[in-house]
Amino acid sequence: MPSPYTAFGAKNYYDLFVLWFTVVDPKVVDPVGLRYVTRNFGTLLVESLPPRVDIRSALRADHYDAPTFDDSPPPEVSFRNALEGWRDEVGNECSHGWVEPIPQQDHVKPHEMHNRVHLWVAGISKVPGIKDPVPGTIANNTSPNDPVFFLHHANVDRIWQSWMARRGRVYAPRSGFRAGQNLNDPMTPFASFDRTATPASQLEISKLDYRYERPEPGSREGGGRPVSAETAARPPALRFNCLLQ
Ligand SMILES: [Cu+2]
Repeated sequence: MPSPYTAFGAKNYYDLFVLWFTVVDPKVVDPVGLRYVTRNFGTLLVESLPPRVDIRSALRADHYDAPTFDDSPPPEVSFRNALEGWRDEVGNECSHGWVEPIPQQDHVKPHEMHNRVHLWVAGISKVPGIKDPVPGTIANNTSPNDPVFFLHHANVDRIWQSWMARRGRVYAPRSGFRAGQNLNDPMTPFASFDRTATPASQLEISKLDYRYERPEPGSREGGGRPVSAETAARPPALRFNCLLQ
């Protein structure tokens, strides 16, 4: 009888291991500093999880990313922006370590896809002993303390793999962008202990010894006219923001 673990790509139970860690932010970032997980589904900015149509729309993006390689390129062009969730927003500002969108006037969905899951799971809760309501654990830099974080990010990775199955194992920028972001750059924070962890090393998951049983089905149906990377180019003002992580 096959081991139940084989369904997840592990060859036997010795391949499974336990990670035990807690992310603690400095007080300036997380003045509340709760020592337990909080969630209050659908009570912070968004009322529901992303619909499947958002996944299909993201999979139609022709490029992994485009200049200026920040949150400017529209999601019709930048798969990365579609997946992360910066759709139709005109900017953002950092407030106490988490993103406060500046939406367009007629705009009702400043956060989509990856960002929307963080916000929906987190919600905002009243906590005993604390005056103001507190955003849930997964809404800020302590997000890995909520186990949902790993399920969520595995799904983000699954959607990325589904996009690459359609468009090829490509990544941008290849070079010339800021350190840690280019194809062959060691990635922060892993670079401190593994210089081989680059974006290039993550493109082919068969080499990483795992797979997804259910990638997103279908092909490039209903893609419409592709938008060129050039049309996405905006004034090269880089905006550094506090992306949800
Ligand atoms: Cu995340």
